[in-house]
Formats: sequence, C-alpha cells, structure tokens
Amino acid sequence: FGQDATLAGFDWGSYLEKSGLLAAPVSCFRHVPLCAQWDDIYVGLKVEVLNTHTALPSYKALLRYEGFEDDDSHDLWCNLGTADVHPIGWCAVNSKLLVPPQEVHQHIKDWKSYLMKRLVGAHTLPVDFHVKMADSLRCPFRQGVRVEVVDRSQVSRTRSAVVDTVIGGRLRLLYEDGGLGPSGEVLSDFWCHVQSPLLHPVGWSGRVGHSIKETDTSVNMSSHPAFRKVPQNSVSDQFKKLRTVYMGDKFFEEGMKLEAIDPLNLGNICVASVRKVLLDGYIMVGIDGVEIGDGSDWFCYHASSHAILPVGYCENNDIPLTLPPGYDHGTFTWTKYLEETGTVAAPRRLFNTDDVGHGFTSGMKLEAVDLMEPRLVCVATVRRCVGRLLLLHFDGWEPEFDQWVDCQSPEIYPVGWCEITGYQLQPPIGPEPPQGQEHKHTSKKAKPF
Ligand code: MLZ
Repeated sequence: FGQDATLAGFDWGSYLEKSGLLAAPVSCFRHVPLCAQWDDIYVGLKVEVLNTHTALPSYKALLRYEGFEDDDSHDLWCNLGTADVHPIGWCAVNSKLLVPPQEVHQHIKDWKSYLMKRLVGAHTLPVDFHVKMADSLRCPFRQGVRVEVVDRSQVSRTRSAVVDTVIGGRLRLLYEDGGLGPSGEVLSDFWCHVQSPLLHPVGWSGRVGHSIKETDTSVNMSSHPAFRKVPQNSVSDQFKKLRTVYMGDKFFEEGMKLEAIDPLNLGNICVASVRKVLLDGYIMVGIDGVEIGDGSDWFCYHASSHAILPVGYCENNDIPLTLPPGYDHGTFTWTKYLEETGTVAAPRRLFNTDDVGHGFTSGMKLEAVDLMEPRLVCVATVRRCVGRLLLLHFDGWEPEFDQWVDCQSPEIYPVGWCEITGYQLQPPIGPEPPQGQEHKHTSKKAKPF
C-alpha cells in the first residue's frame, strides 16, 4: 500500500481550490524549512518564475505572470520552496532573459517600461531564500548512526536502531536485530522525524531507567548498506532539548490518575495511571482497564508532553473521554472513580498545558504523518483545536483514523513540504472533496496497518 500523490494525479492547488479551504501557514510549523522567513512572504509579492485564484501562505502559492493584470486564465500553482522560483533580479544577475509569456506580447507593446513601472517599489523574495531553505534541510543524522527508538512491536521498551535514510529530516530506522528477508529486504523498520519524542541517543534508556530490548546479536544485518560500516553512536546534542522539569518531591507518583492519549489509538483520550516514574522527567503511563498486566503496553511520556492531561481536561474541553470497560458516560465522574479506586489525581500544575498561541484553525489543510503507520505522510485537515492539541483528520479516511497531535509536533508539515523534500505524499483516498464543504467520508471502512 502507499502511493505517490503526484503519480495518482493529486495536486494540492486544485484540491484546495475545490474544497474552498485554506492551507495551514508555514509559520505554524516551527520545525520546517523557512518557518522564520515566512513573515516576508505574502500575497502580492513578485517573483521570477520559469515561463511555462488566491495565493495561500503555505509553500504552495498561486502565481500570476506580470502583464495579465486581472486575467487569471494563466495563473499557476508553484511551490515557493523549489529552486524554480527566484527573487526579482535573478535573471539579470544570471544573464537570463526575462521574457513575458507569448499572450502578453499582444497587448503590451513596451514590455521593458511596463515591467519597470510594475516592479519599482515592489517586494520580492529575500535574496538568501533558497540558501536558508538548503540550510534548514541539513540534518545531524546520516546513514549508519545508531539511536534508541521505541520498539514498534512492544511500545513499553526502546530498541537499538540504525539510520538508513534521511528525507526532509525524517529518518528511516532499521532495528539492529530486525532481520533481513530472503532477498535482503528489511523486516522491521520505523520512521520518525529527528525531533520526535520517540527518538533518543544511545545510552538514554539505561540513564533514565526505561526498558530496552537486548539486541539479538545472532541476527546478521551486514549485507544491508546501513550496516556496512560500524554504526556510530548518536549523542544528546544531536537531539531536541526538552524543557527541564523539576522532579523534587512534588512530582508524578506511581498510581496517580490522569488523562492520556492512547499511544495505539491516537484519536482517543483515556482514563490512565502513572505506572512508574523514571528519571529526567519521564513517566510510564498505562491505560486503565485495558492493561495486559505485564507492563508491556505502558508508554513513556515526558512530563512536558502534550499527550498527558490533567483529570477533567476532556470534560472541560468537550472532548469525549474514553472510559475503562464497564463504565459509561451517563454515570462516570472522576470524583467517584478516584474514590472507588482509592487513588488521587496527578496535580494539574505538573502538566504542560501552556497555551502557545499557534495559528491553526479547524478546516486548515496540511501534510501529516499517520503515526500508526509512520512512513506515511498524508493529506490531512485540522478538525479541532483544543489548547495546544490538534485533532487531525486524514482526508478520505474514516474518523477512526483521526489523531490528536501537539501543535508543535515535528510530524506535521505545511502543504507543499513533501514536494520540497522529495518525500512521498499519500493522496486522499476516495473521490475529490465536494465544493465548499468539508469532505464527507465516502470510503469504506479501512483497517489499521
Ligand atoms: N494499514 C492501512 C494503512 C492506513 C493508512 C491510513 N492513513 C491515514 C491500510 O489498511 O491500508
């Protein structure tokens, strides 16, 4: 499964126009190329573009050739991040001829003086635009770097893995004892962004007290290119710094109750418990009522994670709370539940619910990782914004696939990101969205994985 959006005939420009929805602005995504430069990009900016409806502040912009004035018949969708779009003056500096499209010649006789009039005082792309783009795509990881990352076959532990591929800051990781198939194919891999909270330097698990799968050294991976050289251990400065939390004596404690995003069902926020307190602000969380009992389904969250929430958060924000089996919404109250279970709620101030003032609003389009199948970057829509959480919907997929993510998640990208980085984009399945309204789910129910 998994198909390339371009090959499938998907085009963001016409998709947005048909849906009548906006793309989320690049400036909403702090981890992506040119985020800091995006204040300089706005409707009316002039650029030079290869001569081959509304402009949107994503990477994709609708351009009109100079000379067409109010005539939109030759407008074209371009990705501002790709090398074919240049600041005004680029042609002159590079001794290229700046010529108008054929049709313009017919009604503008003196092109030179027309251009002069139009361009004097106009704004254009910053001169270092493409340099900045290239800079921000540089990545501290290469093939052969060893990391510790969540074990997708048992989420409570990490596992040693080696970087195979890097695309746009997203890593394809091969578990070191994942094995190779008969024709050398990788049997077990994992994808995440370099800033993912699931990714850690070598030695992290031991240091914080997280369980790690012992590498089965009898598995031979040496015929795979990522294992040709001796893996090079990653170190903490290659990773994103998390906010420091003071654990002191008033920190999370084993048994405290909270609400947590279910790591295996990211559309659900559940009744949960702190199961273990690790070091450096990390805790292991279990979902009440569905735990297997051996701890293999606990999940590690940092105290600053958006995915753990204080008791009452769902109710206060009108989000349906997923209850333990046997409880129903008519009768469940936290007060009763705490009493019944003889437990306490984790203190509200331990949670990172700071409002960060992101610019997302519901209905905005973006490119988002399906975290249950993290190789896939898909066409998605912001369905709800609650504090720093966004509920994402994957266009064309059933609402069961919806996922809660943090507004600063490194796994969400502006429209056009895949095109810039060369990452494959998963187009929406099913028919195109109907005009001017949100996409109806017409696809038949799809199963996860
Ligand atoms: N395993 C799934 C892939 C689903 C991907 C959905 N992404 C929004 C399938 O059955 O195809």
